[in-house]
Amino acid sequence: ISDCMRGRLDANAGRLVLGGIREYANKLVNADRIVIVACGTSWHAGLVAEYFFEEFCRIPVEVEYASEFRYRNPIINEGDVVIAISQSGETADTLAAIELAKSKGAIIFGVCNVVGSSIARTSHEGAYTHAGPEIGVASTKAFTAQLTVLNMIALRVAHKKGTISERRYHELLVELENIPTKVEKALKLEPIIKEIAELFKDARNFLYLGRGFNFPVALEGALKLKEISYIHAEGYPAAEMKHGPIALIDEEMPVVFIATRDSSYDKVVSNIQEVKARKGKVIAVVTEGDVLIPKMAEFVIEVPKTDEALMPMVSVIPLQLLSYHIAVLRGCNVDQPRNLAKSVTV
Ligand code: F1P
Repeated sequence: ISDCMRGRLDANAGRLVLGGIREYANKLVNADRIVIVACGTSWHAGLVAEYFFEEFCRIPVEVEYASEFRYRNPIINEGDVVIAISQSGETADTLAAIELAKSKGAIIFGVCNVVGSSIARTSHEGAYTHAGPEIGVASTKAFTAQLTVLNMIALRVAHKKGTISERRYHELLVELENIPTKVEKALKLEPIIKEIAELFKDARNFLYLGRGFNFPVALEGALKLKEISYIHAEGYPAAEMKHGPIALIDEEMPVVFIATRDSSYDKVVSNIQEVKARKGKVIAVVTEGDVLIPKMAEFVIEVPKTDEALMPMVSVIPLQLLSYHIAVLRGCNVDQPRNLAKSVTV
């Protein structure tokens, strides 16, 4: 975490300079709007960051697929800050989105994992995630690291802006320090997840549902399953279910709920009831000690308790493990999935 705080990209020299977020925070503090551009898993990290910046900093945020943004004629105003997120730092769509935003006068803040990568070099400022090399094609630990960095930036900006109370700020900083232990604990859930994977390895479809901070986690869970297990999966905000996806639910449909204890808990409980009424098979990721949802769901995965804003870093772990085990059981190459490249450079 402290490494992340110290890292800064120097656009001119293309090297890591100390100082980083601390200085750049001023630009974000005065930003009228933040535009986040990214692809795939990094885009999902951007969606979580939208919650961070809006909740803590009260800055309006737009999260754009770089692959669409680059072909539009987007409006970039003075006072907008563009944050580009990329694990590899080489994704062609994200690079093109950066060039377009730059041509319209935007300041680019890069959040990359690979030191010295093209996005790191072309960004005006930035922070490295220091997640270490991602061996497989599908991003996993990079997602957690991106959330950590983006959370720290949002907290710092909020603190400077005065949009967060001292108490909440320190509470979150302390809890951030506890996240590595909680992630380790979540990784120990492997045996139960393996059992669930055995039962669902032949499913043809999966639905992933979550609300609030856990909504982007639902999207990420579905993406991981598609990427490495080749099973069709869709992620939705749970509240959106009644606007269409509910029609898909029957006894054949596994529905993964990211249903940890947070401000939308009661509403998620109602969504689970709706799925149960249609005989869907519920796999619920819940907070340790929850008693209500375990009585409703067929399968329960208990993750350690944390602040709702930080929960995505923990709740995504069982979903990554589920995709991993389903993929292995189906004989898929988890590190080198078909048709996918580590950096999509065209
Ligand atoms: C974006 C991304 C990854 C995905 C796969 C293809 O990469 O969509 O999220 O898992 O590797 O590329 P990046 O810009 O974050 O490197």
